Amino acid sequence: MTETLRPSVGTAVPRKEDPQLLTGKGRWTGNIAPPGTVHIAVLRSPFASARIESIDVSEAAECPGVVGVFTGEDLAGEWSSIPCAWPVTEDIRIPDHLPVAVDQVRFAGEAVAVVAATDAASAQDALQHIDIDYEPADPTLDVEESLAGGPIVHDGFGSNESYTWSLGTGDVDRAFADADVTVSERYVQQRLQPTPLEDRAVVVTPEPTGRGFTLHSSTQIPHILRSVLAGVCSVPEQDLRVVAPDVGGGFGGKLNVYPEECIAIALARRLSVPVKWVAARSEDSQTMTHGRGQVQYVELAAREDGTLLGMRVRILADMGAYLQLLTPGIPLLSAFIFPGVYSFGSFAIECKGVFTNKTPTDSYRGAGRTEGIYGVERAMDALARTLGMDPAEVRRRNYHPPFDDGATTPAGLEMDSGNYEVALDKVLELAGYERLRTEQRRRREAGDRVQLGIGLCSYTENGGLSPSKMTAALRLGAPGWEMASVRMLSTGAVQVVTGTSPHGQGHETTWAQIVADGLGVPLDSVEVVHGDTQSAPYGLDTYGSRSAAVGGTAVYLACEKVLSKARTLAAHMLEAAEQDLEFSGGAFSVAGVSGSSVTIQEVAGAAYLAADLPEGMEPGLSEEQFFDPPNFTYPFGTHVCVVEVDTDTGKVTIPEYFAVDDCGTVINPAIVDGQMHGGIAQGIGQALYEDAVYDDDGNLMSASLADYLVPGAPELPDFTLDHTVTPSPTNALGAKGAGESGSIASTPAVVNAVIDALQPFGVDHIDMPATPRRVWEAINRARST
Ligand code: MCN
Repeated sequence: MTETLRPSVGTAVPRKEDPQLLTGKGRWTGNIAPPGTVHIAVLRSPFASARIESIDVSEAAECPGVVGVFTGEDLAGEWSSIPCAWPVTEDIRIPDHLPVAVDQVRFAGEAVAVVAATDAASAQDALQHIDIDYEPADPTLDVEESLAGGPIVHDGFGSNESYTWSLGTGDVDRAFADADVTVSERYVQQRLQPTPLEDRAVVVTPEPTGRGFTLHSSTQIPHILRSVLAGVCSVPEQDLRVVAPDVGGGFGGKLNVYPEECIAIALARRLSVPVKWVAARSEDSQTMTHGRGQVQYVELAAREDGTLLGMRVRILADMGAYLQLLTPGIPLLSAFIFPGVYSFGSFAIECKGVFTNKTPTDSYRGAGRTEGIYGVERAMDALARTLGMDPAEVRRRNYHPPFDDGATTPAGLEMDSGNYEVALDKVLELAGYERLRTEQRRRREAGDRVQLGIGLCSYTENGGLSPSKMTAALRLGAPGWEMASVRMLSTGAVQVVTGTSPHGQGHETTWAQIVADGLGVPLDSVEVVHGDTQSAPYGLDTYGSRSAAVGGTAVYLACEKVLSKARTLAAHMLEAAEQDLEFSGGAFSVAGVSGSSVTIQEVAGAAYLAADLPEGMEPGLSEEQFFDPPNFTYPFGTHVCVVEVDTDTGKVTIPEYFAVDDCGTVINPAIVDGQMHGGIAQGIGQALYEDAVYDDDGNLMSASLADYLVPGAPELPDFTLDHTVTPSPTNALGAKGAGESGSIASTPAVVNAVIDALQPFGVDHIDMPATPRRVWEAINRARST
């Protein structure tokens, strides 16, 4: 064992999970193939809206290797509707969502039949021999047209509105009446396709005893998946073990319950053999829930000096054809965060969830909060332009003053801690803001072909979805606690079982750091077990930047319990009073008495030997902890993006990018920086490159990576990152979320920078992604008016 640095928390220790992943020893669902596995392929609707008149599977059933062909009707008795866990209003319309369509399809890609075969290629080949007679209808593809009377997606509902939800504080009409200036903007959040490296995959194996199943899935949420699938497929929850082995990214796309998981359970039950499905990239693009998908109408009212008086917002949210796990709740996350980091008197927002004949939308990194912060931060720049103020100054003027134990936002949220101006000043200094503005002036005066743009975004976000009382009040059908158990083994090694389910975030490292400090043990002696409902019967998995603040705190508190018991036993072993013991470097000693010490590993040995325990003490050294935090955490910061825009071609490049973020106490700076890098790259992707494009018939035209551009290293600059540290009072670690900040802050910073670069042409708006063509057209439109 290697002794590592102490304290471990706060140091950039290398990721414990990397050697296994980098040497090809990862355990991926797609590599799991129990003997006798049957492979399935799914036939998908080529129409966005159509009636299924008839299905003939007879030819497919005769194809080589085919074990069975199943339609929605064949399987109807195997399941109930896939539920939506966030019915945001009492009168929300939630359509039935069967894993395989029966008589109507509502988006291109919806499952209509399944082939099971002895190998994946045979299953795929047989799909071509299924004969379906469709009666196609005109689809509804655009939220504004959908509400204005587009073809109805779900006949029984009579309109395409799923729900209307609103929130208001203060007298917003008065604020607009009293305002010196107002801005009124319309922003479109295009749909995005989550693109984890590993496509979705599922393997369901019937237990040899004949009772129950083990389901391996490339999922972010093994625990939630188990509960929901148990209900949908009528399997007693205790008879369903869900394992998420190594998972190659999710970004919110794997925070869901998918038809293929239900199909695999149904067929494993029918055929009594292991059943496996692995998505093709294009299938995932079509069927993994899309992110974003909003049209936002944003109005600000302000005084002449830039002081905000009020904000009015309307969101039309594209739900797609069905409500998945959290679909209707995502716009609410936007609504609550829409006022951003600013303090002002009145706020009114209305969200409408709207059905379209497209892939359902749901969580995508920064879910809801990226959209909200984008809206407010674009509008703040519009206000700065209207007033002729510097964008940094208009932000500074309106920041909520510093607070370290609670402050209420215009949306009525109680935030934990924040100090926005410090982060702004630090990033402006880091970026050399004056230097950048000077260079910008020089290029403008010289009429250079390549203009410079500087874009800012100040953000906060509610990370760490919790506490349970609050999620219940929001009608979200999932609590917000997390659990951990910390077992010190008789050997002195430590096993941590966590309810979080990392899929790239590095919990094996960061939880081990918390334990190394908490118990004074070497980092290498800590093993972190996750992603298996058999090891951790309860857990709430990983999403919403909750794991450090909630799951990490559960680990920390479990260590405290272990240490407390160890202290009692150590006192007994040293024949000393507990209050006379000191604990340092992994050993207990009696204060002021030299040579009297016992290591925690020796204490663990004695705890299991149990030959001489204090009166009433149970053997062993293992503790479990549930932690339900009192609030969300509110990370914050300011990003500065520098762009160069070639005004002849419209091409945008990002030569420099600066960020100062505050996620409270940092457990591992290298991991946090990595999270920032990935998040910023994703935000740049939305701002400049990524777009889920549909044709007029509702076919997804961007289903392959040849058509959907995810930025890679060549498109990205070196990021210059720094931090401020404002601990969260909501948890013992003082940690706030770090996993989504990059994607929340970067999108508006980039778009604001592009518009800033185009000021010499009078361009005030550009839709995302700001492709060369869009930028070029905006310049030419402005030139010709
Ligand atoms: N961390 C830290 N100090 C803090 C906060 C966090 O060292 N103050 C560390 C944590 O211990 C953890 C990592 O940073 O190792 C991220 O922690 P946290 O912010 O709690 O976020 P989660 O672990 O809950 O991850 C969820 C978040 C989300 S919502 C998306 S989407 C996302 C993301 O993380 N998807 C990812 N990061 C991703 N990274 C990868 N590689 N792949 C994805 O799919």
